[in-house]
Amino acid sequence: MRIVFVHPNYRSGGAEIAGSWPPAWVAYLAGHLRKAGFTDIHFIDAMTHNLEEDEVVRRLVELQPDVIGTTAITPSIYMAERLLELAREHVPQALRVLGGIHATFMFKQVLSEAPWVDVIVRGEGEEIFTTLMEAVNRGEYLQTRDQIRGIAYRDGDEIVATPAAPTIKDLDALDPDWSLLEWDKYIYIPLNTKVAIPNMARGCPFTCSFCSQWKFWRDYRVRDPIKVVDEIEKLVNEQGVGFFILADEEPTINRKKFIQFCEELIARGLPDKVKWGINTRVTDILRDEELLPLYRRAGLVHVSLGTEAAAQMKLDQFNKETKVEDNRRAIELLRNADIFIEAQFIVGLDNETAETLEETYRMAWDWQPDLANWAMYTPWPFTPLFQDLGDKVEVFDFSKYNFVTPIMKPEAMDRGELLDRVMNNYRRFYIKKALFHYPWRGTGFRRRYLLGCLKAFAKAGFARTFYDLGKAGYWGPQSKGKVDFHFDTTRKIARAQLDDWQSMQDRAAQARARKQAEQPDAYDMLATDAMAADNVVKACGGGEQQLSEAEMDAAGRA
Ligand code: B12
Ligand code: SF4
Repeated sequence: MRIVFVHPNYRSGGAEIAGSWPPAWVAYLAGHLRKAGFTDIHFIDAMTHNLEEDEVVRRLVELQPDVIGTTAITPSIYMAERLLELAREHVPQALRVLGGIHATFMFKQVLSEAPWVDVIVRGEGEEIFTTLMEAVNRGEYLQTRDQIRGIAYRDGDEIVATPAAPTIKDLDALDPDWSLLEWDKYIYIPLNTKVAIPNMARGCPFTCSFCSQWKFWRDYRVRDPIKVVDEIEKLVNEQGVGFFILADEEPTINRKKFIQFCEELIARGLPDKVKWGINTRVTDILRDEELLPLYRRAGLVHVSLGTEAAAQMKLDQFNKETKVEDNRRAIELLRNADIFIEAQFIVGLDNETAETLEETYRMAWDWQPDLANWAMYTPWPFTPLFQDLGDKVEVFDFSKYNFVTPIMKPEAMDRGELLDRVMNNYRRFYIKKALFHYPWRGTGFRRRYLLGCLKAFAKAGFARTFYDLGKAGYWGPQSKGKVDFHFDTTRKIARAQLDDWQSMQDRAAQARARKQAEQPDAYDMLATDAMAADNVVKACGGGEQQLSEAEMDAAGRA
């Protein structure tokens, strides 16, 4: 049975400007399928190869698949739908499968607007997709689909979702197959080397109201670090990978496993051959002050920090000097450890003003990270903040939900001005960095890396792909009144399907509520608890919570 995966050709000039990136979902699904005996697997990376529709169709017709699988994050959903529509026209015999975060929660809308999608896989794909393929292979898919957990499909006029599948309990059974990819194409521009995206931990124990990830993965689990290092060693030796980022949302929170991971990389001499980067939280960096030199010795050269909570989310802790101080301190610690720092700011909520944008710039310059990003707040429809914003969200053209397009219109300014002010922050920050810092900071690796980042920015700036500026018609401050984001205003919102989707945090909250309800003064306690929950900033940069090692181990086993 022939299975063809296709990565849709969606681009939006944000993070992707640093190079061309290998889609991890393909490697993780293919590895699991191979273990189950499926060997005829192919991959078309329409994004990396920038393939037009005609070329994708030509390749599909040539391959004559039995099954086509594609993926979608929220902004690439229409591309994915279109791809499967083309598949219906040109290779109608193939079963059309869609996976990824957007369709997981928005399957009703997707199956309504794109009825040619045969089946949606909800959540982690490895186990569900393999079960699905086994049913297809036996010729029993249609008769038995209602027994396969974690899928959604149309049955006549009805949209059916089977019960959510459990999360994968034994992450160590994952054995990704990266060999399907054309490795020459995946280059990280700053180091001009091949790049990979292995995945050590899934999920996140926090519950930031603007983030979709903790809900999607549901439980926080970590793979055996030794197995992850096996995977990396293979990528280095067989594919020539010289840089990787961990796909994890929160790789450091389980400190014990992260230390093991670093020690194993060092023991195998890998840091001489491969450098790497992570996203993590300010509080983890402060906690790990003493360990940062170890992390650096293991090859960790780039940390992207969620500093946004203290800077801009306008939640309670925004004005607390301690939080701002935490960010500054984390950046200082990383700098001292010779680790490259990228600070992330989220801007563009409805209460954004010229002053608050200016403040993020001042913070960025004051803290002196090596890179700063100003991501536009994007209201994923399956997040708590989206529900709170209500009718303040007016744009439902998901193709623009990409961290670079202003989806919200701040009360104090129009979207063109917001974009212009964000660009002004970028301009000032990077011009000063390029003139006064990058060429003169450090020697050897650090300097080469800084100049490489500058090159990636310059390349995207020159081609006007950065922030999709070319498409929006932004050519500098003089054009801010004329920018047009080309929102498709015919797109409407449908409710996200969250009812059957219980995360570790939801279960913990329910258990807490049950326990409190048993107390004599239950009513008062519940009220206090709810108020406390409202007041806590839970973002990558904020929040006090730290799971204990016992809690994390328990979560992994649950
Ligand atoms: C690496 C990464 C990138 C890389 C590479 C992307 C690539 N080529 O795959 C780069 C830097 C290019 C990038 C860019 C962007 N990214 Co990005 N990225 C990530 C990151 C950190 C990891 C993704 C990953 O590989 N995960 C590991 C794999 C195994 O998980 P997965 O893809 O979800 O796949 C699993 C399931 O979803 C499912 N599944 C997925 N697809 C399919 C398909 C089938 C058929 C089946 C059966 C199952 C299935 O099974 C898989 C295995 O369990 C995530 C955050 C995160 N930690 O997840 C953000 C994330 C996916 N990115 C996001 C965004 C918004 C973007 C950009 C729009 C930002 C920008 N403007 O630059 C662009 C869009 C680029 C594009 N065209 O896809 C958002 C999406 C949010 C949302 N709700 O849609 C995320 C979640 C970040 C966030 N904090 O919100 N990104
Ligand atoms: S810490 Fe917050 S923003 Fe970061 S992945 Fe977890 S829930 Fe999302």
